[in-house]
Amino acid sequence: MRVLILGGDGFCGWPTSLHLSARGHEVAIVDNGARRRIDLELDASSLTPIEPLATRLSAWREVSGRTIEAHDLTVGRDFEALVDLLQGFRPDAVVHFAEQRAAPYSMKSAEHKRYTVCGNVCATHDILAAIVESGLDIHLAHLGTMGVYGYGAAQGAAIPEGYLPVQVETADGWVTREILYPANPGSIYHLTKTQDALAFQFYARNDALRITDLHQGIVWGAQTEETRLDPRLINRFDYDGDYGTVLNRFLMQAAVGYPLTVHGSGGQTRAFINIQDTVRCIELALLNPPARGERVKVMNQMTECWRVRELAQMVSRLTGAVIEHLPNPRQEADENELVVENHRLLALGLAPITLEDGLLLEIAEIARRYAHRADLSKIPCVSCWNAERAAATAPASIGDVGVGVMAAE
Ligand code: USQ
Repeated sequence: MRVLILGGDGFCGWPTSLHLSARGHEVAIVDNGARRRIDLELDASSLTPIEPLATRLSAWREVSGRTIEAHDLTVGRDFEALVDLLQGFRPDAVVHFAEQRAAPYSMKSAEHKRYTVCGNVCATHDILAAIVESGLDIHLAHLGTMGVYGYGAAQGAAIPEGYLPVQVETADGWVTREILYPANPGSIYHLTKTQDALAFQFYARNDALRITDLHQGIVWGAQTEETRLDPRLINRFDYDGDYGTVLNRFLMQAAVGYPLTVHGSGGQTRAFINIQDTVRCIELALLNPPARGERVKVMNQMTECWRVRELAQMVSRLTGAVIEHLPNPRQEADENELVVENHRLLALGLAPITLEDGLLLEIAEIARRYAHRADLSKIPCVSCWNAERAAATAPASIGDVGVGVMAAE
């Protein structure tokens, strides 16, 4: 299969590109280096030393004998170039990771909200319009998020894969319909993914585009079978308050002796998936596309649910780290139940890697190996969702140590 990966230099895009290339697919990457520019803006870099994209690609050629070409263009801006690329490369599938993906970054300021909305919404619309313009029958697989649903299951009901059966009263009595699950975004970033979902509905119906939306949970881990093959292929490992995700942050914090930063009670339940399973899921999705004229195929790309405090306790047991409960900078429920259906990817052959599988130790080891590269001043989450949250997280008085700490376990 010929596969074009938009955002192929990022945390999920890079290991996916290598995995598909290793599996014999013809892969090309589109990336404009946006994620690396945000590292510079935030003055925060990956804990692991990642190589420039050109070095990564020549290392991959050396290690695997396979070539991945790269194109530097901005999806959402360079429309003609994107159409030309589609017509020249003639992909069977496009995988779309080319969006700003951090909720805290999207909430930092009005400027960051606008950057996230303009970049993400235009990128998604441009790839859809470009596929139509190309005249090719290309399957689009998009990295969505579990956050489009919100995190509350209605009275214990599981979150379905995209569509919710509802009863509607008509003149002839009650009929059952399936509607797109009501969107309930919790950040500007998540809002853009709910808008993507509407664009997909439109193009699937209007132009019979074949589209898969993969609603992914929080990714943990860093390395995959392919990124482990050579130090120059190493994946990024974000730990800063904007881009670091919760479990990887806890493992890194334990490695550098920083108390684990649990927001509020830590009763937030979220869906999780290991990065190795992410890359496998993408290939499964590409090998099983919807038919032309079929509605958007939605699959929940997650393998298990955990509460934030359970993860902190797990990491603390493993490493002896201290747990601290901090005022929550996010506007989110303190406690929630979450049950998620994920039988579609399981039915396609996904064999989930779970937290008990010992991989936690491998990640703790990576975090320890590169602990000397950490800048501890980048660990606190300083992006607040609104003025009330900002006031609640501010230190009580000048000179307070450990900004806004509520309690330690
Ligand atoms: N949290 C803490 N302490 C921390 C960091 C986070 O308690 O130091 C809490 C947050 O308040 C939140 C939960 O952990 O309740 C998850 O936060 P996160 O930063 O790990 O994940 P999130 O912001 O939800 O976003 C990540 C990815 C995003 C993806 C999403 C999937 O950055 O791209 O779409 O996970 S999901 O969460 O299922 O919507």
